[in-house]
Amino acid sequence: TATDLAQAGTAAPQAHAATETGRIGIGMVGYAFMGLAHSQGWRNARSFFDPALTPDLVAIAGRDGAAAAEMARRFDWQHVDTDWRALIARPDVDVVDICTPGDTHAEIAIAALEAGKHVLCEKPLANTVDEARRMAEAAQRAAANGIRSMVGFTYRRVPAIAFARQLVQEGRIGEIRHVRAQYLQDWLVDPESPLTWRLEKERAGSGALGDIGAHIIDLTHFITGERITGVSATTETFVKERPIAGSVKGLSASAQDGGARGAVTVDDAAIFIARLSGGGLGTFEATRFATGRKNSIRLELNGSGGSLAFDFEDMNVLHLHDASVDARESGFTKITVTEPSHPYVENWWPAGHGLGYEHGFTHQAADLVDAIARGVDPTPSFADGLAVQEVLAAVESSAASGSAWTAIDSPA
Ligand code: 4PW
Repeated sequence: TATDLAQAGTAAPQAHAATETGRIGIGMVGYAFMGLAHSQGWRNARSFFDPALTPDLVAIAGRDGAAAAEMARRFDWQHVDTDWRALIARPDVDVVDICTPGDTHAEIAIAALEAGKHVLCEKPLANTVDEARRMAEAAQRAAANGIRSMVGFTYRRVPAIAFARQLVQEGRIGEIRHVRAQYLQDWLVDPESPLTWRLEKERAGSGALGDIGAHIIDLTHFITGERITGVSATTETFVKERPIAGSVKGLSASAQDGGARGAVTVDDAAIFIARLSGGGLGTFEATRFATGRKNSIRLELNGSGGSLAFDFEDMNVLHLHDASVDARESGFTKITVTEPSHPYVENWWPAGHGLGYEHGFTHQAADLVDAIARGVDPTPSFADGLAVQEVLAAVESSAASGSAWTAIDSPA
C-alpha cells in the first residue's frame, strides 16, 4: 500500500502539481451545515483573499445525491459524486475537504493523504484517540512529500481570537494564571428536539464535549501556546431519550412520523477543571442546555500582567485589562477588532464594519491554500487535533471514574 511505501521511504504519493497551473482543485465530502459553511469559505477565499493558487470548486460528494446536487447548484461545484472514493480518485482534486460526522474522518482522511491529496478535516479530528493518532501519523508521512493537512478549528481565525493570541505571545498579559472557558448553546433544551447524529456516540464520538468543548480546548492551546496536562471532569445527559430525527437543517431537525424514540448516547454537558503546562489553572464548561445562550464561546484569561475577555456573541470585540495602568484609570478596555491592522480584517471592509460567523471559514480556506502555495505546514495540524482528542478522552475517563484526576501523558 501507499502507507507501506511511505514507511519504507521509497516511492510515496506526491502532491498534485497545482502550483504549475496556478489553480487548486477542491473536493468536498459532505453537504450539510459544515458543507454550506465551507462552500462559501472556498468561494469567498478566492474573491476576497486572492490567494496564490485559485481554488476551483471541482467536486462535492455525499451519500444523498440529491442533497449534494443541491449544494452543487447553489455554489457552482462542478461535479457531484455519491462515493467519496470517486472524489479522491479524481485527478483534478488536489484538496479533500472532509465535512462529514466524526465516524468517517479517519478512513477518508487517511485514504486521501495516501492518494497524495492535501486534507482539511472538520473537528473534532476523530472519534477516538486511536483514530486521531493514526491520522496524525498519516499526516506526518504525507508532509514529508509536500502533502499538507489541517483540522477545522475555525474559531482560531476569528480576528478577535487571533488578536488575543498575538497579545499573549507579545507578553501583554504576562504569565497565564487562569483560563476560564465556556461554550454555551441551548438548542437541545426542548426534550422533544429530535435525535440527530450529534446525539449518537457511534457517529459523533461524544456530545457537547467533542462537538463544542473541543473548540475551547483548542482555543486554550492556541491562545496560550500551552497544553492542558490533566483534568478532573463530570458529564451529564439530561434528556435520555428523544424522537428519532427525520429531516435535518443546521442544528435543527423535525421528528420522523410515527413517534419512534431512541436513546441519547452522548453527554449533554461536560464540565472540568484542568492544569496547564505553564503552571496555570483552567475551568471549562461545554453545554447545549444553557437556556438563552446560542453560540456563546466565552474566554477569560487572567495573567500576571493583565487579562483578556471574549464572547463570540459579540465576536468583533476583545476586552483587555492592562495591570500596569495606574489603579485610578485601570479597568477593561473594550477593543473593537475591526481595524485593518487586526488579523484578517484588511481583506474585508473599512474599519468598524465587522465580520460574522462565516468569515472564519473563509480565513481557513485562504490560509490552507496559502500554506500549500508556500510549501509550509498549516495549523492547526492533525497533531494539534490529536492533542485535543487526548484531552477529550481524559475528560471522559475522569467523568467515568467519578471525577478522578486524569493526567495526559506527555501531551501531543
Ligand atoms: O461551532 C459549532 C460547531 O463546532 C457550531 O455552532 C455547531 O456546533 C455545529 O457544530 C458545532
